[in-house]
Amino acid sequence: MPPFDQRIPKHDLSSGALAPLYEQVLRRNPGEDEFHQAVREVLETLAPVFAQRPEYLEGKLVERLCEPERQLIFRVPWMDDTGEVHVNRGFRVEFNSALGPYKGGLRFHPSVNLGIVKFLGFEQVFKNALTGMPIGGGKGGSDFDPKDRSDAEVMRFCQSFMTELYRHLGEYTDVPAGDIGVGGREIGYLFGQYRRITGRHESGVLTGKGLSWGGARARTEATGYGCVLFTEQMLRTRGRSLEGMRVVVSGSGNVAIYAAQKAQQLGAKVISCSDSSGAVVDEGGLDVELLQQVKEVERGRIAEYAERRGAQAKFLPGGTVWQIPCDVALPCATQNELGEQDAVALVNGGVQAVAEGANMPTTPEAVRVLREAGIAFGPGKAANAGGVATSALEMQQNASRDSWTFEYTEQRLAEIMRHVHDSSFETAERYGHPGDLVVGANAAGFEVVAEAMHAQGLI
Ligand code: NDP
Ligand code: 2IT
Repeated sequence: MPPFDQRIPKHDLSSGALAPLYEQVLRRNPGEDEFHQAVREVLETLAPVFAQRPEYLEGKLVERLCEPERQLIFRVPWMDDTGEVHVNRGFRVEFNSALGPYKGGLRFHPSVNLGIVKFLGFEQVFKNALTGMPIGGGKGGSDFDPKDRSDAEVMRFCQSFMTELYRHLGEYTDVPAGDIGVGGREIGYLFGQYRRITGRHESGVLTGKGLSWGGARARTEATGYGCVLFTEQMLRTRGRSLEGMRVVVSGSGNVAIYAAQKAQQLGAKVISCSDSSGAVVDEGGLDVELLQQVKEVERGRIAEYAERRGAQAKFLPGGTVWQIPCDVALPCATQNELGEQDAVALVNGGVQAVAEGANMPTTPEAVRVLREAGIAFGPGKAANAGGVATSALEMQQNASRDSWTFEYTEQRLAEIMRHVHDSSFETAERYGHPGDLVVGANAAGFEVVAEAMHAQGLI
């Protein structure tokens, strides 16, 4: 087994070369806490890169990376089923297109604001670079809450949202997909409106489409599957595997469901899921088919899943999954859902690996606890890259008017996840932090984008 060094390479952002830069990020983007958090994490962990390659600090390259190329904010008016008018706010942050068209999901959730979209867009730039695919980074969404809305209301909202956004999109320009609150139904309505306004069946303009109109097999499964394949890679470097392990999953949406399914396929026992109203502990092993029925078909809540499971499962109102003793934890719900005390509970419960299916679900304090305890930690930029990577495979199929089998697409996903893991692992080693996938993923992603930006001049 190689030696592991997960001590955090501290680049003190209160002094040194990056201090004025980070100060400027704080000043220019007031109140955007999640964006500050995401930038800070990257800058701090890039310390070993700047120490070995000071040329990366030239030409204000890092400043340019922290400033989105374009930020769009727009009004989204729509009418509900009773005739009442609502006004939501729409966002698209086109962060960096050095590697390809802006690529990243749309999130519909009441908590969405500019800072959230910017943190997600910033993370997306490095994640997409890490996949090795030709995609830039962007993110968008709205503070619209799709919960308890009828299909007709969701359709009218999506049509209004796209009526503004369409002018900024295109298969060579900006290619959105899903994220929280945006799945197959929403992508369908968005694509329909794009097609109607432009008069073009431009399938490469959105990913996550239905299979009969340009969608890719395995895209629905890809983020959760990829996260588990990544976890298996992490465990492999430590001489272990998922076979027989107890796995705790948070969330019960797209990423959580398919992470649970793939973990079970690899011989693990998945014992939990959660949503914003509480957690389910299912010691018998999660019934993924039932969860899919409740969540994907009926659009219900996990309390209903627990009820249908009977004595097998327990619903903990307001609870989280981190107190459950486990070998592997997969946070797959939302940002900052796993805090310091949760990390302490996981360590005390014997956790061996944590991989982020969600974007930035682990707070910086919790990451520190896990890394200092020597727990294998897979940051979201690497662990959840399978979704966007398979979106890039969807774009590839659209460009060649082709349609691949599930098996072939999943095989490509597995190869990409191995590449994401191995390049993060090797880059960490190269910068003197063996086994530290936070340093490795940030540095590997950064190098790819930085090289492209440098080559393309001051833009
Ligand atoms: P879904 O909308 O399908 O599911 C989201 C899940 O997270 C639900 O269980 C939801 O519970 C829970 N959740 C959302 N917001 C909150 C909150 N504020 N507090 C507590 N629980 C919350 O989204 P996805 O599964 O697609 O996304 C989950 C995470 O994975 C996000 O961080 C997303 O950015 C990330 N991700 C998604 C990818 C994809 O391809 N879809 C790719 C890479 C990352 P409730 O229903 O109660 O709100
Ligand atoms: O966070 C993410 O990587 C996603 N929501 C998927 C983005 C995409 O374009 O498939």
